[in-house]
Amino acid sequence: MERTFIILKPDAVQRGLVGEIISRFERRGLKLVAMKMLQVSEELARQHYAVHEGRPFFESLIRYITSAPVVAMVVEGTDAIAVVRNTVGATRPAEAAPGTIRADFGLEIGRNLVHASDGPETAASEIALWFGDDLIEWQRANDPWIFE
Ligand code: DAT
Ligand code: MG
Repeated sequence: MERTFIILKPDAVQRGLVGEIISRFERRGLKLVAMKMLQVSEELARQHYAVHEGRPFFESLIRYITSAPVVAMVVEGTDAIAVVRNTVGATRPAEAAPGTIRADFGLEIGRNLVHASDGPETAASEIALWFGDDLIEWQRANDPWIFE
């Protein structure tokens, strides 16, 4: 069982798409194990996106993610990292496959609605950065109908 980290970015919250987007992950069978709404500090934003420091879009990315509240969460499930990435779609909405979140709701790379961890190492470090040990271990009644 794998865990991954997701942010519903400021545009998703402002546009009232929080429920719609979480529903897509829930329907897929992923299980929420942590969630919170927060205004991201500049320090947290710079840590989270440290890998992109120095790129031309870095400062606008920091302004965007700190511009209004976000909803951050951790989900758990079989192959959760890949499943969430392919539910979210390609970074550039114009290149995202139809049916993905970024294709269905987005147009611009700087307003692409969702962040999702891109591998096991980033998932572990992002979960630690945003939630520490604050994850809920729980049994979901329909787990046996989703996990073989
Ligand atoms: P992803 O969010 O799909 O993991 P990423 O990690 O490469 O993509 O980049 C993080 C965010 O930075 C991305 O969601 C949007 C922004 N970004 C990436 N490449 C960009 C570019 N060439 N121009 C503008 N913004 C970009
Ligand atoms: Mg990324």
